[in-house]
Amino acid sequence: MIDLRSDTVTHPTPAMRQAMAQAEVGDDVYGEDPTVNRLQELAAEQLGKESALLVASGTMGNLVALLAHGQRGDEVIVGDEAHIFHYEQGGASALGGLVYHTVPTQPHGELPLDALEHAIRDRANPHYAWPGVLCLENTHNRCGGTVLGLEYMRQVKALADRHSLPLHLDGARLANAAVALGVPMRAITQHVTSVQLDLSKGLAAPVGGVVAGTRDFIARAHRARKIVGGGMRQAGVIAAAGILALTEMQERLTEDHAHAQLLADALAELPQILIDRRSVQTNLVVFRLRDSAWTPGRLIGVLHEQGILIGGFGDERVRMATHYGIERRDIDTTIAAVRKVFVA
Ligand code: TLP
Repeated sequence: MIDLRSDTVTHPTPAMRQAMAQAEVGDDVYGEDPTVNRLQELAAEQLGKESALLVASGTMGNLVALLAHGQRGDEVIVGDEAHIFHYEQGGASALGGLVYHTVPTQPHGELPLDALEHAIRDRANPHYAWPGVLCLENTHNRCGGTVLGLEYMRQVKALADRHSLPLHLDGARLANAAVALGVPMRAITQHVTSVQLDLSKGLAAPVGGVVAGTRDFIARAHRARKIVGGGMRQAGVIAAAGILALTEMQERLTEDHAHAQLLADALAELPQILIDRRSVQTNLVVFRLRDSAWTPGRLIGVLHEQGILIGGFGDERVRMATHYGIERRDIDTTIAAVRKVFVA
């Protein structure tokens, strides 16, 4: 099988499996797991923050960050195409009593500055919920893995600062953004208050993510992590793979990005496929089908029969994700299979 459904399907590298088997561990609820502590220090350093916290998943990372930033009744100001809004069961609302306030998302993931400004309600007016936290996503999943630029991030942070609001970044694929921009991750995260970074997507760790921010913020996120059942005891076996994800797996993302470009170039040649080439900036290739006889579901089904797994966003768009474990020959096989489907 060639599995392009997501970069979450990556398996740990041989070095990760070995590091996991040999990891030094302790009880992390007591703060005594040396491997977890090492991962957290490394993540804080790479993300340019005072402190970091290991979490079980990106979803947990975003949840504990939002719970740490806001009180019940506060608003989470978030893009209407954000993963936080679409795919996390409204966790901050369901579990924390926060309220989601969406703003429209531009095609490549930016939230217009005037829409953000407009969404921040007047605290003096008793009708309104108070603003609690602003959120961005980089890279932006539903926009096709697009990268938010540094200047845009700087402007959003300045806006958040003017209103004394924290800015949280869903950086599930932050390492992809950093590689695409040719900067270290901390060059991006200097413009946010807090960030969650997934270790288990393109970076190929089997489990986990990290949240980073100030020491005070991490202390609150640590409490939130415990109440959602995220105190993980001998989590050093997970952290050991996470350390390798951060130290050995970032540079190779360029290979995934090159593979995505090859896919996009070939797909763009087919008249049945509608693809915004400018949206293909990292490891995701998202497109629509022009031919009404072809739904994403039908294409997914036909390719599945040929051993190629791809995904979609609802019944409108198709997504292919390149990642560790996908080689050039898999890209060529996929291109040939799609061509055959449409040219036949
Ligand atoms: N994204 C998954 C699915 O949930 C859609 C995928 O296959 O892309 N933020 C962003 C931007 C994400 O893309 C994801 C996962 C998460 C958060 C949640 O991460 P996990 O799966 O670790 O909870």
